Amino acid sequence: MTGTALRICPLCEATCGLTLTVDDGAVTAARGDRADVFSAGYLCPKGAGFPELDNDPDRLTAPLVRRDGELVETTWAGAFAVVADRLGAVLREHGGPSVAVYFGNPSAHSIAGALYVPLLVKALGTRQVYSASTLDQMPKHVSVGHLFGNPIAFPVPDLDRTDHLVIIGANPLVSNGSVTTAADFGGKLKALRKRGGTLTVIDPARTRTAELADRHLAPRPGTDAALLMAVVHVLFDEQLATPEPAGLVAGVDQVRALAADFAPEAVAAHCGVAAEEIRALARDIAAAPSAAVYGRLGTSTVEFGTLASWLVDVINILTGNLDRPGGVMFPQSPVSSAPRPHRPGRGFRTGRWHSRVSGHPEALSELPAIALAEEIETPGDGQVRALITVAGNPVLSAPDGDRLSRALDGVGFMLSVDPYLNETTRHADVILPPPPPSRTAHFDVALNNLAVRNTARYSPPALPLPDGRPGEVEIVARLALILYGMAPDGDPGLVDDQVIATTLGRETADPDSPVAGRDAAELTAMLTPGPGYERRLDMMLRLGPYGDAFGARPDGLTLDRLRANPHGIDLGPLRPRLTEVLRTPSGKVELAPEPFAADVGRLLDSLQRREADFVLIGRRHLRSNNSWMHNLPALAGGTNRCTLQIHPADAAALGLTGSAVIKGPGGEVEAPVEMFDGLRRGVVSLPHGWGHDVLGTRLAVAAVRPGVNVNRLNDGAVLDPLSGTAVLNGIPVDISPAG
Ligand SMILES: Nc1nc2c(c(=O)[nH]1)N[C@H]1C(S)=C(S)[C@@H](COP(=O)(O)OP(=O)(O)OC[C@H]3O[C@@H](n4cnc5c(=O)[nH]c(N)nc54)[C@H](O)[C@@H]3O)O[C@H]1N2
Ligand SMILES: Nc1nc2c(c(=O)[nH]1)N[C@H]1C(S)=C(S)[C@@H](COP(=O)(O)OP(=O)(O)OC[C@H]3O[C@@H](n4cnc5c(=O)[nH]c(N)nc54)[C@H](O)[C@@H]3O)O[C@H]1N2
Ligand code: SF4
Ligand SMILES: [Mo]
Repeated sequence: MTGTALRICPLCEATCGLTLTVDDGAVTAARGDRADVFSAGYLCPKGAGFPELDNDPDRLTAPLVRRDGELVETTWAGAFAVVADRLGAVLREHGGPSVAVYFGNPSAHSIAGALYVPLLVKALGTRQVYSASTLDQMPKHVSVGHLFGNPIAFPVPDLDRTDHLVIIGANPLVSNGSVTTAADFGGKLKALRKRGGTLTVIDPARTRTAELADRHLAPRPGTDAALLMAVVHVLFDEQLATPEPAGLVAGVDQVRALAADFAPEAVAAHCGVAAEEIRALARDIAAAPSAAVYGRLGTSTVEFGTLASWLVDVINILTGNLDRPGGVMFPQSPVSSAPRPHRPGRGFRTGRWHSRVSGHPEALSELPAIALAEEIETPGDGQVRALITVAGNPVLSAPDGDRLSRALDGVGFMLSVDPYLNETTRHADVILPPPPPSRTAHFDVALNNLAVRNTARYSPPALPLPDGRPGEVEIVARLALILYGMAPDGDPGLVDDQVIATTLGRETADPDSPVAGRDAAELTAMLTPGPGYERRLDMMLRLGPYGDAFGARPDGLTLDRLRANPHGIDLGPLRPRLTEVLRTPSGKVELAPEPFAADVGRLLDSLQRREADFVLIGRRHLRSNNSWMHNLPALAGGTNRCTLQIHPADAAALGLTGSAVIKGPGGEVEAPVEMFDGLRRGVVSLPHGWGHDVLGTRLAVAAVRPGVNVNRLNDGAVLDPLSGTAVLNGIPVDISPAG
């Protein structure tokens, strides 16, 4: 096959439309698709690296099975038979709840991750569920869960219309945006400045995003919650708070009381930001015709991650910026359920069960990623006897990877669905590699809920699968069959039939559904012919807010319509829809949830804490993607290096020149020193996802420049107690010259 094909990029949350050049059955180039309704031609170096990723010779093409200690290639039928045999034995002896599942970041970008991985958890009936969320955005889920009663109702900044954007703990010029899906985030920030708007960045480092800003505040790491609390204090103190939407917000007076102790003057020394600067920020947010506060990883993976994530939206709400153009708004995904009448919901809570060893509360039915190792190691009832990883590399991504490595060696059976033999999957007994992205369909089930403009786009596979090779949805569907006790060579479409029957049964019985009272079998027969995942997407689109309601709204969306519009369909700017997402029992926004109020005392205590001489934060690079894209020659090298960044004056005081030894609570690493005067004094930074020098992996390019695993410094002992999220930023460290 030769020509071009369109494909949404799966490599980050920006979801750019790509035009792939295909030559003789292989992808040879990628450029931005200018006609794409969402990304309009934007692409970054990772997107341009799509062909290298697709053709990487280290990508596994056949399943690997451990025989006599070695991972060797086998057939697909052979690999599934081993899984059925070994997992079957664990299930019979210890039951589904003894099997843990860890799913990683790329599963947020795939149809398999969104629509099939949840079936594994369901089939197992296990509470041993772990993911990269507790290394990332879980604090935001818990925050919006309590605020709105709905843990997936993330308000996103209305980037195209806001007058003042406050970015705290995010670097979208490098990350391309996160938990806010926007292609060309940098272009949108420049457009904001050009239309006379204001950009404030709050980050201990003068990042590329901070360089664009009108105002850059550089707080001490880990102090965002105190800083934001002081902003809230000023809003009340100076009568600037005008909570909106009026009548829909409960708990305003409680928040006023909680903020009383956090005058800017009380937090300034702790945060390292002058009180006057905090007051000016609060006044400017309140005075702007519209403003949006947007927080991300630096505000999330910290000790007070949930409080900080909550306070971001408290400020948005107190300044009347929730759910209005230019403020923060709720996107409406084409595969979300069609709006129902507003009525009180059941609310949200965490801690419905607790982890076995340390008693961590569940959040969103997940346990903290840092608890996985101890749940494998600790004998007793409920011990983890088998582990399934999908698209995850926790040995590098989570704190204390060395301990996790040892634990993985000891787990009874480990299965990984992953294209690479890497630091985590090398411990597996079976690796099932999904095909390259060019041979995989793409639909952003998760990220459409976070997009700054509503659109609908679908990419069918650009290239066919080689004979006999299953796609990732088929791999996971077959695993689900096995877990349900069926033969692994059964029809994986059974899994989809089951989901479709259940969903349409429920919808036709719901008087508020767009298909209320219709015949489920008739609707099933109307679904587009094709593989199970396409039928499910068609069903979700047709039941969704823009759907054709199975013919009742003939102009509405169907998968066939998306196929006929390969550059996507624009569904317009974000529109106010708070009452559609609210699920609190009171039917109001709960501004002062009890668990958050209870954690404020701990925050107040932290103001008195003795400061470490040096604290470590993370950083990302435009040509990296967490732990797994260091194997592509075009992205490796140059400035994409695993160095310790430090302020030159700090380096001079320590006598650092070539390399430094960095010691943290969990261990030590050595890294080359890179001077950067854009860092706050006392703050050093190391990127994550490095440390590719372990034996038994197949990552030839990455191994040449392995770097060190920053998470070895971290013992994982400290987490955000409200969400179980690991503290990855603001770790106390000692620095000394190497050698
Ligand atoms: N110190 C520190 N640690 C961090 C962070 C930090 O900022 N600092 N960031 C944290 C964050 S935000 C995150 S999200 C986590 C990420 O944590 P993880 O998700 O555990 O790690 P990734 O590096 O994203 O690994 C992705 C894995 O998916 C595989 N993969 C790639 N494409 C596919 C696919 O299509 N299908 C399947 N099945 N597998 C695929 C890759 O080979 C790799 O093994 O790391 C966290 N760790
Ligand atoms: N190129 C590239 N893009 C990526 C990724 C990647 O690895 N590479 N990873 C993807 C993933 S999984 C995610 S989750 C997103 C993350 O997206 P972002 O959150 O935008 O990315 P980070 O670079 O981690 O930005 C965090 C910022 O917080 C700052 N910071 C650290 N500690 C603190 C603190 O205590 N307070 C404040 N205010 N700031 C602090 C850091 O200096 C850093 O600039 O990026 C995604 N996109
Ligand atoms: S910005 Fe993200 S989605 Fe866009 S091309 Fe780059 S990696 Fe792909
Ligand atoms: Mo992430």
